[in-house]
Amino acid sequence: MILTVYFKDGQFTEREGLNISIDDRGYYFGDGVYEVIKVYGGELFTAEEHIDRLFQSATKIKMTIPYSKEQLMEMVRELIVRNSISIGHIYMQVTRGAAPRTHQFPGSTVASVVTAYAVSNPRPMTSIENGVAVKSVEDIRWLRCDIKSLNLLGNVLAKQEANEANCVEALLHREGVVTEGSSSNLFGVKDGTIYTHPATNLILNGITRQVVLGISEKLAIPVVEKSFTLEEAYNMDELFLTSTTSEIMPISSVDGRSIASGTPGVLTRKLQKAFTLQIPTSNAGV
Ligand code: DCS
Repeated sequence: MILTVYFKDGQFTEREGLNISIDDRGYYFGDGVYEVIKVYGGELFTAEEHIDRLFQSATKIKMTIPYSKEQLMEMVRELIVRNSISIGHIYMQVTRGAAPRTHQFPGSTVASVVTAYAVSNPRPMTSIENGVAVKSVEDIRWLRCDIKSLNLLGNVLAKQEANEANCVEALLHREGVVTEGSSSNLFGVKDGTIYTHPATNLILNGITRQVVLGISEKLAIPVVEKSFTLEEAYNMDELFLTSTTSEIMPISSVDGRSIASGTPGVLTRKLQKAFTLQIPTSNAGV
């Protein structure tokens, strides 16, 4: 049996050896930030971008991370090796440390707590190939969705509502204007042009989103970073989601309404192919 090795505060330990304080502000307030990084064939994909965003999220909540980017990268690599991960992902989070519960920040003597683990999981090939059903849900989240914060109650409730309707993802909308998924970004295709919500405070600027924008540019596919309504989403030629773990995931239906023929569209397929070529190849198909 392979034991899962975790990282906490500079140490690699097994789960039982983890010492997490009840006073951790992540536990009390969701006062922290996180990242999910994909591993293909034992190699990290867009890890620098994810670590950069972790630091950006921390800065936005006025929190310091007691490691350099290089140290975190080293730690992540070590987790992959120690857990023998071929295909899977890394989860890492930083909280504002452990201190008696008061809303205001603890003093500067309280250090942030960094934890991370690695997990094996395959690419969701069936959904990537066939598409998924989604459900629209009102976006009740706060107004700083650009921060990858541990506070995910709005996302959790939306995902649960979608799952209860036998849908894989929730399409969040504010007064009918679609923002993103509960843990993914959303793209639409109409008459050969790709549309996606601009990277404002209302969405997380996904790393996979940015990879897709880069691929589209290379393939000379026109992209407009402009929001669209739920009504427009129903009538798109193609719709797809992007995220670290779901990659480029076609949407077959929204609220039970089929998107075009209900099968992945031509541009979605083209982007998926180009995306697969970019990921570390040794185990990309696993
Ligand atoms: N929007 C939200 C709200 C997310 O939580 C995520 C990622 C994305 C967009 C897509 O961003 P990336 O392309 O950078 O992954 N959610 C992570 C999560 O919670 N699990 O997997 C990815």
